[in-house]
Amino acid sequence: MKLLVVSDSHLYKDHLQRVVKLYRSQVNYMIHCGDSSLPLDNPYIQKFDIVVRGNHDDAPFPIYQVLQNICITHGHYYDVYYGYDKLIQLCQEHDCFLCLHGHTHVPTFQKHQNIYFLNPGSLMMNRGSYGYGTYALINIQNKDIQVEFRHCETDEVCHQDILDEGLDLLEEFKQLLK
Ligand SMILES: [Mn+2]
Repeated sequence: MKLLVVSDSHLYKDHLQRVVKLYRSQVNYMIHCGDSSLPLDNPYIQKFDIVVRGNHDDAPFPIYQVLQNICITHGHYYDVYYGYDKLIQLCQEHDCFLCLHGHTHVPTFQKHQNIYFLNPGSLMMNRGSYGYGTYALINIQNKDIQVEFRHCETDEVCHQDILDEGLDLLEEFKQLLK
């Protein structure tokens, strides 16, 4: 099963339109993890199979959705800046092995308590020194998960450095929030 996962596009409709055109026929599901800041009837948003609600969304998208044991939510309701404790609970309640979320604008792929957590980054702009946004392509076969992060404008596969920087950044945030 192939999935396109984007998040935090924050009105960047040109990026959204481009990835929709590029991937709609290539993947089984297109997922937006929130903060599109677009209305329900936006033509690009309507191409997505699942869209959840972010803290910058006025439209009444659902707070979370479950698709084939995959939980999708923005993350602000579950305090993702503080860690994954609340999301682990949500995933356990719904028997999910994978959680797709956004909110931090930091692309990450992590495993906690036997649950995988993926943040595709922001389709607008990530936090970090490198100055661009990202999205993720996922291929799932028998609960084996392959993840590729891609540049939001060039579609090139991203280097591991940006993921390492992201983890350091999130750790700094956690210390600041203590
Ligand atoms: Mn957000």
